[in-house]
Amino acid sequence: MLPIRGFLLMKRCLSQYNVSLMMSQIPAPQTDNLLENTDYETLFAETLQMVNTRLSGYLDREAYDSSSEAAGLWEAMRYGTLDGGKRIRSVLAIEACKACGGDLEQILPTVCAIEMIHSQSLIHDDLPCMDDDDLRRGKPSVHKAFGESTAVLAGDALIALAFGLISRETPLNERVSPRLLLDVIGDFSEVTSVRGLVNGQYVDIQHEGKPFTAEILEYIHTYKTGALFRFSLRAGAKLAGAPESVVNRFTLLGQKLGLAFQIVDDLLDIGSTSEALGKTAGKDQLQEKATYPAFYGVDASREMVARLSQEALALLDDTEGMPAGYNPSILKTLVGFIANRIK
Ligand code: GRG
Repeated sequence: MLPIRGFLLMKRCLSQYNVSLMMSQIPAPQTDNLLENTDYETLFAETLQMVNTRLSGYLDREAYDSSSEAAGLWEAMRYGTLDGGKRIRSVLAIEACKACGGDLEQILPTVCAIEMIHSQSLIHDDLPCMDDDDLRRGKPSVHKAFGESTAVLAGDALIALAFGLISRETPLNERVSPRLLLDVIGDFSEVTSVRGLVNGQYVDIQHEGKPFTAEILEYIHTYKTGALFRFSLRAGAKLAGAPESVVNRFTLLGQKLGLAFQIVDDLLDIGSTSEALGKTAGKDQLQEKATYPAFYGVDASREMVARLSQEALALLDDTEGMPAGYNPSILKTLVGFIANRIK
C-alpha cells in the first residue's frame, strides 16, 4: 500500500505557504542569472574548499584509525564522500544562513552532516539491490571499488556520524539554544527517514516498470530529492536564528529548488552523457523510472523548471522578517544554476 497519507499531510502543510505542487501548462519565463557549471565552481571555490576541508577533517577525526581492523571501512567512507560532488546542498544551506544574518560556524557542522547523508544515499542508491549503478562522480561506485557489504556498512556509518556531528559540533549561543538545536536534529531525522529520502526511494523502486500517476511522480521527487533541499534551506535559516515565518519561507524555497533540481536531473539523464554527468546516463528509460520527461515530455518538464525557478526568485524577493541589508543576489544566482546546470 502507498504511504500516501504523509504526502497528503505534507501537501496540506505546504499549501499553507501557497505551494503549487501541480504544475502544468505554464508558459516558460526566463530565469536570469544563468550560471554555467564552471562559473559555479569559480564563484563558490572558497566555499567548496572549506566544506571539503571540514568534511575531510571530521571524517579523519571521527572515523580514522589506520591501525584499526576497520581501516578499509574508513577508506570506503572517504571515497564515497570526498573527491567529487557539487556540494549544492551545502552552498544553499550556507547562503541561506548568511542571508538570514547567521555566521558560518553555526551551519558548518550541519552542512557536513548533509553531505554525509547525501553521499550515503548515493552509495546505497548505487547498490545492485537499488538502482544498480557502477559509476558515480566519475569513478567506480563504492560497492564496485570496495564490495557490497563494505558499501552498505560505509553508508550506515555515515548516517550515524552525521547525527553525531550536528549534535556535538554546533556551537550554542544566543541564536542557537539547546532547544533549537534539538529541533534541527529532529528535522534531520525526519528528512533522512520515512518522511524523507527513505520514503521517496521506496516508492521510486516500487514503481519501476509500472504505470504511475502525476501524483506519484511528485511524491517520489518531493521525498527522494526535495527532502534534503528543504532541510538545507530550513536549517540554514533556523541556525541563523531567523523567525518562524522566514524558516517556513526558506523551507518552501527548498521544496521548489529540490523539485526543479530533480526535474533537471531527469532531463540530463536523457540529454547528456555518462562522461559529462559522471554517472550512467540514459538509465531512467532503461529501468522504466517514474520521471517528469517520461510523464509530461521534455518541453513541459523544462517549463516546469522555469516556473519553479520564478517562484523561487519571488520567494527570495520577500523581505518580510529578513535582517537589515538582506541581499538575495547569491541565492538568486543559485536558482539560475539549478535550472540551467549541465551536470
Ligand atoms: C538517508 C537513511 C537514508 C537512506 C537513503 C538510497 C536512499 C535512501 C535514497 C536515494 C536518494 C537519491 C539517490 C536521490 C537522488 C538525488 C539526486 C538528484 C542526486 C544527485 O545529486 P547531485 O547531482 O550529486 O547533487 P553530486 O554527486 O553532485 O553530489
